[in-house]
Amino acid sequence: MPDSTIKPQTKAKPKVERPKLYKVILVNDDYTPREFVVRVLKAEFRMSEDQAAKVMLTAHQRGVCVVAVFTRDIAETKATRATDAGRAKGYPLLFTIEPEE
Ligand code: NFA
Repeated sequence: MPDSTIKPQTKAKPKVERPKLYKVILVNDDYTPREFVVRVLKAEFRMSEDQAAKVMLTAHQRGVCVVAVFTRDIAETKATRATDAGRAKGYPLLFTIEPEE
């Protein structure tokens, strides 16, 4: 009969940590047309016309606006793709990422 009073030496630690999240931030500039910013937000972040227009306007008025929150890889990829879409048209449009508190 096995001795069921013997305890394991180490306790299994359930490891289900949440990944750190990153904000994608839209930065205002004086040159990128509003319509173009809205188009990029819709295409890259799957926003509706309404959502995209609100985010664009907030960045326009306040300087920056949080677009969305993702894991690091996805935030980086989306920020890069959206910034590149502006660059391809000669616009200084910029998306950056920032870790969530
Ligand atoms: N400020 C830009 C304009 O007046 C629009 C814009 C908004 C650009 C948000 C970048 C980010 N055409």
